[in-house]
Amino acid sequence: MAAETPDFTIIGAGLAGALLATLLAQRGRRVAVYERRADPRMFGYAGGRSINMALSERGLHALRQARADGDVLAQAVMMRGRMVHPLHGEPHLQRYGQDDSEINWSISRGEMNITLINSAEAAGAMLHFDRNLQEVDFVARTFTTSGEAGPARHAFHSLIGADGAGSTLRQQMARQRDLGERTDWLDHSYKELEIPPTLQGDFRIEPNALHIWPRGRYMCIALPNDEKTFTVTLFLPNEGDPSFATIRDGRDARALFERDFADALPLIPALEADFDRNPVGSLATLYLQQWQLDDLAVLVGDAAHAMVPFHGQGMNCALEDCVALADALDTHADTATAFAAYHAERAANALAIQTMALENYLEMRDHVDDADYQLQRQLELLLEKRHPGRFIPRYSMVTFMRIPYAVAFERGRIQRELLIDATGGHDTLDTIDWARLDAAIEQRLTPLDGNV
Ligand code: FAD
Ligand code: 8RB
Repeated sequence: MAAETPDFTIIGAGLAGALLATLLAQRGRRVAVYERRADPRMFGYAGGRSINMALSERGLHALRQARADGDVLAQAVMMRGRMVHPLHGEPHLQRYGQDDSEINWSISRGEMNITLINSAEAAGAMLHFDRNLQEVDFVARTFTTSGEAGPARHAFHSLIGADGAGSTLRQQMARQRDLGERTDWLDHSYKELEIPPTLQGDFRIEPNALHIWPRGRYMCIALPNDEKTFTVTLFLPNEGDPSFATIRDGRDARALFERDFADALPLIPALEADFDRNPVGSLATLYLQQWQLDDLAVLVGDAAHAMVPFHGQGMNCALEDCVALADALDTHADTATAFAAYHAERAANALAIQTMALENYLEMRDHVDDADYQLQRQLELLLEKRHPGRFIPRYSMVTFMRIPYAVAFERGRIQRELLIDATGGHDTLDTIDWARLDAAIEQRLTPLDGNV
């Protein structure tokens, strides 16, 4: 057993664990991190394939706090909006915001994880790889790990669970007290495919966009990678037709793409092989009433509130959690009080983004393609300029701002009512009753304070 017990022991050196280790170590805390996988800097990132993810303002702000934003952005690809590929007709770009100051970044998970692991070590955290958490003794304040080097026992003061959706720490905490845990499985799953570069080594399609092929009950998306590939994700229901019950192998997938994703098919030369090799991934929302056990343990990121992927906010929310927890530990000298304050701040926000993530699936797979939706979208971007700081599209509040997710959700609900009411029966903005709409906005939406 180590001579000195660290102040905080983080389980998991994924995105949240590595960032939190950096933030706490930079604040002078003694931090140890235990990670189940091997060190990705020595053995390559587990899985090998380059998986990309959308990084937006919340995640970026957290990276700025850790001074890791520059390194991450150096390898990022900018995404201006959605490139919508209709079943019939030409693809068109729907911007995410007003201009190029409101964009998303596509980054490589593996590269970002390595950057954050380097930051954590540079800040003074002690990282232990190939150490899989097994069991926690909350009375003796010890835990056991397994790994190539054999089993070991370690002492701790406070544990922080950044060990992802299948968290072992959460499971150990649940033996001490009922955490009020519920998992809602989505009745849709996903499969990853790849668009390689052209023979000349260029992107095959527009790089600065998140591509969507909306097909009503299902969809495909593609995010750019800095090696000029795209990671394609096919989302399908589990039952019905088409579904993962009827699309069972690469040949079925080819037939589906010939019919429904004809412009994507020539971009994915190894469609059959990709489909047959990659597993079907399931999707769920994890609801947890308690994230904390006194000063003994607390959960962050997916371990506390895994969500479906459709808002691209799982990582962004996890990184925002880390900043909130580090701030709470600065504010409250007592660890149990800090953990409680962190949970009080984050619980309603996690629930709000979990709900908005579920809603955004419908928007992406179905609505982006319809005329009513596009008119409402046009109107909300216009209202944002007409009522600055008051009317802000919900997507923008979630993606480009750091106002609490719960506030974005509540204001979004009011705005949606106003948009539906104003556009009902209209097929152009020329006939909108502006006086009535302006009055309703002033009455129902308070101005947001600056600085958010
Ligand atoms: P993780 O990143 O899962 O990290 C958990 C870490 O804990 C891992 O390193 C794991 O090895 C380790 N661990 C697990 N168990 C143990 C144990 N017993 N002992 C020790 N270590 C352990 N989010 C976005 O914001 N935008 C996106 O575009 C996006 N795209 C995604 C694409 C895919 C394919 C997937 C799967 C997710 C995506 N997400 C995205 C969600 C995002 O990946 C997660 O929300 C985020 O990684 C959560 O971070 P975390 O640190 O809590 O968990
Ligand atoms: N997890 C994303 C968005 C919103 C895009 C929009 C959506 C794949 C698994 Cl599905 C999805 C978004 O509204 O126009 N921004 O970023 C990322 C998304 O999926 C990621 C790549 C993903 N996450 C398991 C698969």
